[in-house]
Parts: sequence; C-alpha cells; structure tokens
Amino acid sequence: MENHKLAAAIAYRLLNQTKHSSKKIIHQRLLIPNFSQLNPLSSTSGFTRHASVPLKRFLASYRWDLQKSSLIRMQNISAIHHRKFGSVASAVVQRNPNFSTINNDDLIYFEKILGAKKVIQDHEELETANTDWMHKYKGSSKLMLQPENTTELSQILEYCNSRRLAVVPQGGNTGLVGGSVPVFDEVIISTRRMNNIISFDQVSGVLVCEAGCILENLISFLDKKGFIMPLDLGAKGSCQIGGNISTNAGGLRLVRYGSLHGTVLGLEAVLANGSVIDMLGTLRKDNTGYDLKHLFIGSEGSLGIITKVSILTPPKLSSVNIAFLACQDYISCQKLLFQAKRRLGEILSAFEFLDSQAMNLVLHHLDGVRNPLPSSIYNFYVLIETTGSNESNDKATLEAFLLHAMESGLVSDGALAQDFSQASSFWHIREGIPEALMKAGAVYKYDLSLPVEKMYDLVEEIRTRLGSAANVVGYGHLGDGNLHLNVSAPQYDDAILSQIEPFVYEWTSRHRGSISAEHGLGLMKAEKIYYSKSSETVQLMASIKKLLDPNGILNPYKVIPSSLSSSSIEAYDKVSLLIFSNVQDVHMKSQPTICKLPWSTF
Ligand code: FAD
Ligand code: 2HG
Ligand code: ZN
Repeated sequence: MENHKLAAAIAYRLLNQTKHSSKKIIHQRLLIPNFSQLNPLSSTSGFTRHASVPLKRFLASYRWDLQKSSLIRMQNISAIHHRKFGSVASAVVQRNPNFSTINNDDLIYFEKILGAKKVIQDHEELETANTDWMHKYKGSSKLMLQPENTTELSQILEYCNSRRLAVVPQGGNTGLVGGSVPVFDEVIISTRRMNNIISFDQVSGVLVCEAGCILENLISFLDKKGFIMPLDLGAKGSCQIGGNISTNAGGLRLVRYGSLHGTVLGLEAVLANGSVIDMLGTLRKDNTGYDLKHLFIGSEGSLGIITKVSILTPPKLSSVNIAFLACQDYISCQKLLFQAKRRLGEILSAFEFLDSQAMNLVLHHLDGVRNPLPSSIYNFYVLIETTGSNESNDKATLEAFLLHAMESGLVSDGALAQDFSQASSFWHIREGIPEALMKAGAVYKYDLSLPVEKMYDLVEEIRTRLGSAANVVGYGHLGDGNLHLNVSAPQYDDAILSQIEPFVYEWTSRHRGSISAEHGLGLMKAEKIYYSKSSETVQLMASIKKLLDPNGILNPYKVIPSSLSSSSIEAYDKVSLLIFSNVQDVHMKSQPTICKLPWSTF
C-alpha cells in the first residue's frame, strides 16, 4: 500500500490537550516554548481533534522533550477511599516474642542521638507510615525514626540490635507487597531526610546520592545536566532511590537500560549491628572478589539499610517518539514485540501493553484521560517509545516499522504523540492503571515473569475461573516478559481469593515463571517463595540473612519464610525437617504446605 493511502486508512489522531496538574509538565513545556512552530497542526492552547495527518508530515513534525511527568504522588492517593484491612498479615505470622517492645528509656536514647524532631510519635504521621500504598497492609508501630545521615542510622541500628527491637526500613512507601510497613510494632526507620545528591560526573554519567532521594528529583536534577535515570516508574513522585534499589524496581525503561543489578555501581549499607559497609565504588569494572552490593539490590531491607548509592546514568537523547497502537488480539501484540525488537533495535526504549479492561478502568476512574483511539474499543493496546540521537534516522526507522506493522495487520489503529502533552497523556493511560485499580475497589495484585507467548493465557484462565465475580485485568512490561495481573472486585472476598490462589502461583511455577518479576516478596509472598526458588536456594538465603542479621531484627516476617527466620540456628535445623518432609510436584518439590508454625514452637 502506498504511504499516503495507508496514512489515510489509519487515522493518526491528534489529541485535545489535557489539563495536567503536574508541575513537572509545566516545567517541561517551558523547555519547548516554540513547539507550535515545530508542528504546524498544533498550538499551545489546543489541538485539532481526530485530524488525520499524512504519515510523513506527521512524523516530520514530531518532537518533544524526554522526561515524563510524575503521575502518582502520595498526595493524590488521599483521594482513594480507605480500604477495609483484611487479615492478610496476622493470618500468616505471629509476632516474634524474642523482640522487645519500645520503652521510655529507648525513646530517651533516640531523642539523645537524633533530637526530638526526628523521633516521630505523632498519631497521624504514624498512621500514614503504618499503612501501605494500597491501604491493604497495616502495622501498629508507635515509633518512626528519621535519621539524617549514615552515622545516625548506624547508631539507631546498633542500639535496636542490642535491645532486640525489630525495625522496618521505609523509603517512599510505594511498595506493593506489604514490605515497607510494619507487621506488628516494628520501629519504622525512614530515609526521607537522607536526600542529598553527593556528586555527579558529567563524563562518566555516574551519580552518587543518598538513599532517600526521591526518584523524580533525581530525574529533574539529571535532566538539567543532559542525562536521565536508567529507571522510570509511575511512582516516581514518591518512591526513593534506596527503595527502588531495595526492591530492584524494574519499571518502564528496563527493556532499554536493563536492571539495577547492571546500573548500580556501588552502595553504602548499614547492617543490623550498625556496621557501615562501604561498597560505594563508581567503577564499571571491579572484579576484586565477591560483588556484595548485589546482595542488597532486591533484598527488600532484610539484610541492611542502604544509605548511599552510585548509579550509572545514560545521556539524554534528543529524539523521542511515542506510538499508542491498538491490536485486535494478544498474538498480534506478541508479533509486534518480535518486530519491534528487530526493526527498532537499539532505539526501542519502552514496550508496554494493556488490555481493554485496563483501558476501561483508566477511562472510567481517572480525570482528564481520553482514549487516543476513540472510534472503537480494541482488545489490546501497545505503547511503544523510541529514544535515539539521530532524529531523521529514528523517524525513518519508526515509520518503516509502523508501515510494516499496519500492512501486515498487526496494528488495527494508532496514534503518534506530537508533543510533550500528548506523549504525557499516552503515558498517563499506562502509568495510571494502578491508581485506577485502587479507585475501582478491592484489588488482588500479581506481578509475574512468564514466557511472553503464554502470558495472556493466565489472564484468560483466571477470567474464566472468576466469571462475573471480578474484573480481571492484564497489562505490563511486555518487552520484559512481565505481566501485571490484577483482579478488581467491589470488596475483598475469600471466595474470590480462593479462586486465584494458589492457582496463579502453581500456574506460574508450572510455566517456570517468577511469582515476583519486580515488586518483591514482602509480606505478601514470603511464604510463597518456593514457587520460584529451590529449597537449597532458600536455605542459602536464610543462612545469609542469619549471618548479616543474627537477631532477625531487619524487616522481619518479609522475604524469607517465617519458618526459616527464627533467631537461633538450632531452630533452622528443626524447621527445615518440618518443611522439607512435605514433597509435592516437580516444580513445587520444596514447597511447604504453608508453614503456619507459631514462633513459640521454636
Ligand atoms: P518502599 O515502598 O518504602 O519500600 C520497599 C521495600 O524496600 C520495603 O521492603 C522496604 O523495607 C525496603 N526499603 C526501602 N528503602 C530502603 C533502604 N534505603 N534500604 C533498605 N531497604 C529499603 N515497581 C516496579 O518495579 N516497577 C514499576 O513500574 C512500578 N510501578 C509502580 C507504580 C505505582 C503507582 C506504585 C504505587 C508502585 C510501583 N512499583 C513499581 C512498586 C514499588 O516497588 C516501587 O514503587 C519502588 O521501588 C518502591 O520504592 P519506595 O521508596 O517507595 O520503597
Ligand atoms: C506498573 O508497572 C507497576 O504499573 C504496578 O509495576 C503494577 O499495580 C500493578 O500491578
Ligand atoms: Zn510494573
């Protein structure tokens, strides 16, 4: 098909400019004040709606600044109605009686080393810090400490360890697996005051900063220097780099820049006994023995508290393009990914997908969101971003890719963002899904790595199992083989849960997937670890935990199954006998039937 006919057949639409409250967007608009000159079809006040534009002209006029705005901030979340808490935590674990409870002498000590303003006992502040982003997990801590530097944090941990006071490290509290809030009365150690940028090297692109820096602030800082963060996620307005590293967050750019195991060059961490471990190297290459920083990346605060990080940041490239495409079926999404990897190659920077259920939720629950392709509801949508340094080449490459995708019928309709506002509205649809789900009611979240070709079968199977009882939503980082399966229901209901679990974990295990692609295990999945890890691996993890945190004070009840995280080595032996006598199927051979042993058993 000739280009112009194709362009006419596929309505590349221009969006009405949506209002957006983000300060960041306003800032970015200032960076491209003369955009209306770049694009003859647009103006700073609005865009012609649904105008079809010849593809070549459209692509030629398309350019905007790279960074997206923060869509999710904690202050937005207050609008989300408060959820009834289930018995998620207390049903599975009991408070470890080896832990002490806070007394007056403790408070006097903390005030002495930190000063009163960093020792928080205020009811409202504690209520927020005890409650997770989803309002699903809630602890009852009476104390939050906010150290300002590594020395203060080290003193806190040394003291807590000597007193057997359990602690929970907390960054931006955007975690989705109940890892960032206390289960019982653990002391909350917040890194929010440790938010200084220490150095930035323009030549190497290495950023060194404290763990409490908010991701979006780092993005803004780097933007001015002509660099970007190698990770980007919807929670960037609240999450902290220490929390990102502790969860090994994936996000929207992993397909291009890889995981934090690759980009984090160094760390400083404080162990449970207060020892400061300086691994804050800035070298790309350092093979002097074990690379222990990796133990802290993704260990969810169970081995130490990260205080400083050094991270490799890529240069900001000038040519960014975003396409929002519709596909009729999941197989087309897969084929599109296959094509995108080959045809877009090194300029591909995001490949995200959502199904029509996810799209409907966003349209229904988020203000100011429009479907870029409103003429029909398609079964699947794919958001593709390219980032490169050669504007004309990148455009030509994307153009060729899109033409091919349309000609071969993989794409049914599509829209290309023409400016930052449109790009941001495309991203808003994808990044806004978690918030829309929160507004829709109760939500069961599963974050799975699965072979791409099998991934959506699971969504359909769960849909069949649940019938009309719940809305089953599938979306995620298709480019990374990461499905976000969310089940949305009017309220939490054990009948619904029993249709999902253990089915979802067994299915994932059978397909050799991971039950946590990027959010971690936290409290939610500590007991489910055997679905993705062998018993020997879990044993080794428990031994490492024991070595670094012998009293088990760091983020107890999370990550490691409770049966393996008692405070004595003898108890480990006893428990492992109890667990591993319970052999199930091939992938599950080390899976205990859910160990609900009370601590007093040890
Ligand atoms: P918190 O939630 O405070 O903590 C998370 C875990 O890390 C806890 O176990 C906590 O104890 C530990 N921790 C925190 N700080 C430290 C520290 N300094 N040292 C040791 N342990 C620490 N995740 C993704 O991977 N990809 C996404 O695309 C993504 N998108 C999201 C979108 C939304 C809207 C939301 C709400 C969450 C999203 N998440 C995503 C989940 C979440 O993991 C990330 O938001 C983020 O990495 C958590 O950072 P945080 O600072 O909020 O950490
Ligand atoms: C995302 O990719 C996050 O948007 C959240 O990882 C996923 O809410 C979820 O299930
Ligand atoms: Zn995600």
